Amino acid sequence: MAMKVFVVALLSVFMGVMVSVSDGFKPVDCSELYKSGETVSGIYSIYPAGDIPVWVYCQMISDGKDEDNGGWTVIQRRMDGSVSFYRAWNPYKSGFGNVQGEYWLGLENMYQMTRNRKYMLRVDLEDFQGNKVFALYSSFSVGPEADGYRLNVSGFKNGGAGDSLSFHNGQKFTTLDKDQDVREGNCAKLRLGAFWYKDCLDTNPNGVYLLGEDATHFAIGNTWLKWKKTDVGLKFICMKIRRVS
Ligand SMILES: [Ca+2]
Repeated sequence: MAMKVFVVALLSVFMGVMVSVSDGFKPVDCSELYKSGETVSGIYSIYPAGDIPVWVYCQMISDGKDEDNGGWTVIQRRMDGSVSFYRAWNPYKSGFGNVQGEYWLGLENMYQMTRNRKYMLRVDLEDFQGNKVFALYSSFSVGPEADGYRLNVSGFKNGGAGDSLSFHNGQKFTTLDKDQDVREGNCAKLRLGAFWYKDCLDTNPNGVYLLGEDATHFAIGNTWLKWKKTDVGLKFICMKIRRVS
């Protein structure tokens, strides 16, 4: 009798595992979560590469007229300067920070998400006076590591920020220990960040969190030059992507 109960219990545990695996919902991004009925913004796990879960912040509700669908996956965010973004290649490849606050999703995750799917990108900006603007791009993808995680971005639409990202289109990613920019020096070292630098930048979202205007060191801040001057660091920068259906 005891043996029979044990076998039944073992079988139900085994079948339970089987069911959870075969029925397991593994969303690639926040767009899939949104479509499945998740409408509350917050932290979720997604599966950009198929099997390995990654924690992200999903902004489910949009605030703009042009994007009445939700389901934005935040790939980069600065908001209080609590996380250092002056990091080497490996952290930028795999991601770092705190998904409740400041973080970088990771270039490999961005590549895995965008390699076979179409995404749009929205960059939200806020200054220390409380002014909010954004820039929208109808197409965003990141190439493979073998090609330097190259940025592909196009289809700019102005939300008051101006276009500081098209300048970086087609560039490889540069960190302090991997120089893939077109300048003689290393733009990550010169501008104290990491980005798809060219020679070097029109925006430096991963630069030093300056707490506003500060010209002590040239062009090292978390800036967006088509909106604010070179020495004006922003209070809030968020890059987020959403599936284009
Ligand atoms: Ca260089």
